[in-house]
Amino acid sequence: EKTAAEGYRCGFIAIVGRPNVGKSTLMNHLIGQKISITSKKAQTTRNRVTGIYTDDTAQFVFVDTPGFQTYHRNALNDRLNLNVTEAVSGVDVIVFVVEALRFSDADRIVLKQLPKNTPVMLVVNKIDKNKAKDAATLDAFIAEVMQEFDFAGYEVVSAKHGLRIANLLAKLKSYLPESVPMYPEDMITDKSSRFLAAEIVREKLFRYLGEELPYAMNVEVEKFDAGEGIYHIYVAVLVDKENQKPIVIGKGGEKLKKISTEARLDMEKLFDCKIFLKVWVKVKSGWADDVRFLNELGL
Ligand code: GDP
Ligand code: K
Ligand code: MG
Repeated sequence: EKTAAEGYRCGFIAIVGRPNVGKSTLMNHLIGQKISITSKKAQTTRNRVTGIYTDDTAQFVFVDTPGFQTYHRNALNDRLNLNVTEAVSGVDVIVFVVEALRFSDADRIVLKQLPKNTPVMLVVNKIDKNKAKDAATLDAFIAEVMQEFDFAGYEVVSAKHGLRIANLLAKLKSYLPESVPMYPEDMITDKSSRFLAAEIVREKLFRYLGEELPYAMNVEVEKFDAGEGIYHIYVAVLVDKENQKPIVIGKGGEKLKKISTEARLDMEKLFDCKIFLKVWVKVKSGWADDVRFLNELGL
């Protein structure tokens, strides 16, 4: 049993930044497991995902936030923006992620939303990029960004390659209050298996549909049977219009097959058992504008 008296620390960390800076990739590396979906497309992450990393000296509870978006005003986007504000309230430290050598108004929009009374650590990600390998260039970039906000400090990392992640954890630890761990040591997320299954399917959709991805699309787990040695999982992909169905299904069903095969393999790794997975496409008209429906989806 760990006690606060032994100097153990435990606290909450929000990871924020414009879409595609690598927030989800970073969180997955921080906790050493894939629980937050990543993709090349902006706005992959819709739900607040909590990842937990525990070691002998501290427990880090991470909150991954949806990216920011300034176009397409509808109920969904209003909800996304609301979640960012919610995610940073009450945390002990905020990680503001930027992409090395890239800082623009999209980053400033996020920075402007951050509370002034919580320490914000600047994390410069993607230092593996060729142009970021020149130390002087990278230093100049960091100095420039440091002028934009009263940051508590900074760290440079490559989330994708797992570079300097331990250094970042060490710095974050100093902001966590002394406390006993709040979650069991072997717990990596407070999200349900059902939620994680939906996240995996969502990731494959983003990955394989690329630019064709219908804007208004969501994933719903209709049935999740966790049996002895095998899980039976039934997932519906919800699209806006009938004519979007063939985009997801592909010629001869080939796209949907690829999506469900890859999702099944990821689920087998995550849940450590055999998976029977069925994925199909359903039309749900106008859902992106339907606040009640968003509530049902937990958004
Ligand atoms: P998010 O929208 O901020 O959550 O970003 P994601 O984690 O989904 O990452 C967006 C894209 O950037 C993906 O294609 C990642 O593979 C890529 N990416 C993330 N971290 C790094 C990194 O350290 N180096 C490079 N080169 N790419 C990265
Ligand atoms: K993304
Ligand atoms: Mg993300």
